[in-house]
Amino acid sequence: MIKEIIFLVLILIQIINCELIYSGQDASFNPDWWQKEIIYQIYVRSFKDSDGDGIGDLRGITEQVEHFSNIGVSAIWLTPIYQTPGVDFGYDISDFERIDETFGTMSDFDNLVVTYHRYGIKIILDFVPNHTSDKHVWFKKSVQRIAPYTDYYIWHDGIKNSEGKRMPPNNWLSVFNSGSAWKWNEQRNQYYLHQFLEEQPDLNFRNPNVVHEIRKALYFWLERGVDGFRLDSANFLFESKDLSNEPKAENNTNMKDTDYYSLNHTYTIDQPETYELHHTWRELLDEYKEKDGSTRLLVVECYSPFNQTMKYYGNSTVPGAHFPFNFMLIINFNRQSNANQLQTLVTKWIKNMPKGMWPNWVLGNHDNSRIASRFDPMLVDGLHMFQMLLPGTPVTYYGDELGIRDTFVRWDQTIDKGALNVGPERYEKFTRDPVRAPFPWNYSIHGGFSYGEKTWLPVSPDYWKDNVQSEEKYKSHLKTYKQLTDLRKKPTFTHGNLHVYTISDWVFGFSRSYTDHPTYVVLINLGSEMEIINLRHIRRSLPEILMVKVSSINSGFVTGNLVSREYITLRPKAALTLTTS
Ligand SMILES: *[C@@H]1O[C@H](CO)[C@@H](O)[C@H](O)[C@H]1NC(C)=O
Ligand SMILES: *[C@@H]1O[C@H](CO)[C@@H](O)[C@H](O)[C@H]1NC(C)=O
Ligand SMILES: *[C@@H]1O[C@H](CO)[C@@H](O)[C@H](O)[C@H]1NC(C)=O
Ligand SMILES: *[C@@H]1O[C@H](CO)[C@@H](O)[C@H](O)[C@H]1NC(C)=O
Ligand SMILES: *[C@@H]1O[C@H](CO)[C@@H](O)[C@H](O)[C@H]1NC(C)=O
Ligand SMILES: CC(=O)N[C@H]1CO[C@H](CO)[C@@H](O)[C@@H]1O
Ligand SMILES: [Ca+2]
Ligand SMILES: [Ca+2]
Repeated sequence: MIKEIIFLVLILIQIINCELIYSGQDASFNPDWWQKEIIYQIYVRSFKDSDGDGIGDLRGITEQVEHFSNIGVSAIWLTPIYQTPGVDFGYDISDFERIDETFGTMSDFDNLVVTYHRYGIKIILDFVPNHTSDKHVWFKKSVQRIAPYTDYYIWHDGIKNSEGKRMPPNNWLSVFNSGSAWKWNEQRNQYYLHQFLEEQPDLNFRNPNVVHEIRKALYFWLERGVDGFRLDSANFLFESKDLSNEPKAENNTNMKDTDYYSLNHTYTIDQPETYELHHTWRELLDEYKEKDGSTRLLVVECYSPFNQTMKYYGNSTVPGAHFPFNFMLIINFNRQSNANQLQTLVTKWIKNMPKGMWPNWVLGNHDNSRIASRFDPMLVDGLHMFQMLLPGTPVTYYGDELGIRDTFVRWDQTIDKGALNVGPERYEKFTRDPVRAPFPWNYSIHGGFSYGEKTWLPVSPDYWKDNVQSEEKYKSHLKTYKQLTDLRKKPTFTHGNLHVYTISDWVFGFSRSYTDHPTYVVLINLGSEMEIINLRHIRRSLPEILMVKVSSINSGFVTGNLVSREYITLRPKAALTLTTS
């Protein structure tokens, strides 16, 4: 009797943990290109070097177009390629309408666009509206108070402290932990605001000329054929007018006073005007769409509190971005996270999106540790199953399709300014160099990335085994990735509903089903023990026998294997996609 009660309770727990969180689309739903495609981020300096200077470039990217048709990717996002002194590797732009010569020429760019479009691949540019380089002619003229540039940036006289010493107008901090976000300029005799590096002065979007210049630059690139923009640091565009001090953050223990996260950024991000500005950019892109019917995409990068992030979607009458990046897998998920936490995270995004909006799943980018290092190299396939088979647009960081790890970069090799700012004791925590290593194409010197003598950052020491050429030859992360990009085109994934399950403490599962199309069940073991799974109580409509459609490299299964729904073994960090057909 007691046994039976326990059994019933167990069943109940399992039923409670199963949730329909997305009811899918009806047959009339015709997904737009950005809902079907995978967005692949190319860190331009590290993808392919065509001229031997050790730095990736546009011609290199053009040469490698077949990599994308090969892996099933049809939208690429290029990190900034505009003219730049390179202090923040392109995120400090000195001319929004020129290509930096490190990357090539405008004709190289045009050629890239033509080539990629011929292959049916869309091109999204990273655009950095919040700030320019201090080498931008606007800034130089602003320093000299030359009209109309005088107020293109945010200038202030500063204040005097009790001893009469000059101080910045408030306590705002730079994101890159260099201390105050205000820098004194001798020539102009005023402070300017820089939320990032001091070489990246913030533009003043309260000045209509600035708004106009940025629109003009966006239009310039639309005319050169780009399919959309990814806006960098979109939440930083406006700061509060009255320059109030920011309060201390709640979680500021173990932080230095100069650490950016020691303050709560209520006055420097997500200001109401920021959302309005995004809406005007969306309108620009929507107008442009009318030329040929093809949507020009707007996605925004913002590491903001959840509710503020959601607001970047706008709503159906006043749309904002097509989507703000979903960074929950970066911010709210780590090696300690269990299945229930993963379920909560999926549910939270999908349920809180404004009506009619579209989800997205970001696993990594050039500011964060790679998935193979942040989690475990063996979990890479499971994370790709998660990202590719849920409703929404997946975003891939270059190299993650190979499951490569961060490359250790010593202090003496460090070039990321944000890391240099904190010194040798703490740089490992802040450096972004390890996630920006050259892409390993093959077994040759520098992994086939460059024929030059040196590369701008060290190539991963694993390149001799983890490279495109080798992963084509055996059951690999690359092959799993390819299977998934292909599988997600099926109607079950474009139209189907979504159930999520916490199957055990460490096994997260979800299923997708759509009318009489095959149902798919994805199982991911986040834990470090083998798990035996019984799906009978979780989803009664499943047939007795299921077929393995995609299996992680460590799973012990291959495509086509049959399993009983009542006894599925899942090794540590292993993942399976099963189907009913
Ligand atoms: C910042 O302040 C808001 C309330 O104004 C609070 O809800 C939030 O948790 C704070 N965040 C941090 C990081 O302290
Ligand atoms: C403190 O909270 C902020 C906002 O929630 C977060 O972005 C930051 O990473 C947190 N810092 C630490 C050290 O936990
Ligand atoms: C976020 O929004 C939800 C629903 O709109 C609300 O219930 C919740 O209190 C908000 N959270 C914060 C931290 O503002
Ligand atoms: C959409 O957003 C705008 C601007 O924030 C707001 O004024 C309007 O009420 C919203 N409409 C709906 C239907 O939520
Ligand atoms: C590796 O790639 C480089 C650049 O594409 C090429 O020159 C080299 O021949 C390749 N090596 C092998 C072994 O295929
Ligand atoms: C992920 C990302 O694009 N991060 C960028 C945010 O903006 C700063 C300043 O422009 C860059 O340094 C980051 O790389
Ligand atoms: Ca080069
Ligand atoms: Ca700003």
